Amino acid sequence: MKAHDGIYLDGAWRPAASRDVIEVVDPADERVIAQVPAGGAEDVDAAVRAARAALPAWAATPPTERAARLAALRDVLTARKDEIAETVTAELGSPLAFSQAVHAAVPIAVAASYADLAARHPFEEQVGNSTVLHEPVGVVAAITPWNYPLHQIVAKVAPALAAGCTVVLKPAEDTPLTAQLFAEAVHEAGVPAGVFNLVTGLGPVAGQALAEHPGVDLVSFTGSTAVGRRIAAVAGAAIKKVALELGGKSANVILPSADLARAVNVGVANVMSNSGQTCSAWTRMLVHRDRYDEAVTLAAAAAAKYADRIGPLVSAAQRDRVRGYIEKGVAEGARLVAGGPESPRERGWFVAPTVFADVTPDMTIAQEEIFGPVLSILRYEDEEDALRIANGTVYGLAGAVWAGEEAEAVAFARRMDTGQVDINGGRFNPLAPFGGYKQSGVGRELGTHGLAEYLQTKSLQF
Ligand code: TXE
Repeated sequence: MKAHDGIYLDGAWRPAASRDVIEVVDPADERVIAQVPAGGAEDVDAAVRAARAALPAWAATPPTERAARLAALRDVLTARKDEIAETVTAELGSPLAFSQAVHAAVPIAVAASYADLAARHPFEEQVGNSTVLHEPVGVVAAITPWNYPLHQIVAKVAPALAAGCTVVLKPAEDTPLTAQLFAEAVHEAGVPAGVFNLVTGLGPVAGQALAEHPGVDLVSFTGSTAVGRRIAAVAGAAIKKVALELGGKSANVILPSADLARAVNVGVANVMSNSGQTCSAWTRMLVHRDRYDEAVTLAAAAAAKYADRIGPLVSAAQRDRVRGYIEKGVAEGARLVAGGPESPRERGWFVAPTVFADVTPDMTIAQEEIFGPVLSILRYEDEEDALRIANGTVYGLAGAVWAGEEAEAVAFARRMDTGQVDINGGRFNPLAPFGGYKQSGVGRELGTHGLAEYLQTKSLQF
């Protein structure tokens, strides 16, 4: 697979100061497909300096011109969508059709939404006798994970550029090729030198150096809660702004009046999508005791259909981690009704679509983020019990409610401690704010709320 052997710095691909490299592996067959630089502190420093130098001119560029660059970026990504899908499939392992429909299409929609928002956003407003200016926060460190390689990048970089910020991106070590393709697209879109910079590298080396760099004004991070906590501590000590999008353990609440078959089938599809590597996945299905057995039978049958359809997990480490959770579920007394810890294939980091019944709220698999194709089905007695279970984790990222009437589902959703809820299925909206309550994070991505993260306000009194 084609790869750059440098970092994208100040408008050009340049050799990294660090001699270290990262080997990129295809998770479906465990073959090394490329290598990219593993940047170090010196590379991060050069990238932050380039971003700082480019900041005054980009911040002063009229928003309509910034919008024009984002529109050009949307067009380049659209023209290269097949290449995006192939690259994501090569380094993440997701089936090509899914890469096309989700990994390529969703970030293009997000880039398009910011091209539009940047042109229309009120960067100045009048409040009584004051003019309020919404100004860029400054230099942004974007640290992204591998699960939606391009979406996670675009969801940070597009609003940052729209706001007038400059960016240093440190993408996940497992999926750097998609990040390189994105840097090429930014270049082709005519974004001025230094406004966007890419340093591929390891989290504890390049990621840490970037989060700690005094030239960074805001760290926007998506990834594990453990790393998010470290980044928040470092940023807190330096009074640096942070946006954190962390884990989830979202509840799919099926109320007794719901269309059970539909709710279960869509619920299983949601968990198996991207092999379960989705922070907002509805990994806990909550079913009333009277309909519990029927739901379990339906879910087991639905999961079996995904056996040949889902891709591998991103790495051996993630595969082992997910397997460990499945073994723990069995050890703690949950009942396996589909899948299990055994590898379904000889090569590649595959895990079988797995469903647990008789899961109780205190079990590890009902509390911790597994990040694999594993569904836990829990039984509730009444609505209050369902609400207690739904809200009974440290997370609060997403969720779903199903009921015969939308109003009934909405009434329940209002009581959930979570940042996003799908009502009777829901549809993706690139303008809807996305982010966590509780330990799922700080801040919001997408739409005007996502843009606001990259702005700070100044008021002029007259
Ligand atoms: O995440 P990490 P990992 C969860 C999910 C998964 C677990 C582990 O539960 O099983 O995290 O995944 C960079 N300073 N999510 O280990 O390590 C790293 O290089 C600065 C949820 O892959 O958090 C990468 O770019 N940066 C999730 C990014 O952080 C550091 C998506 C995420 O990697 C760093 C992914 C450090 N000290 C995992 N250490 C979601 N919310 O969508 C690592 N990084």
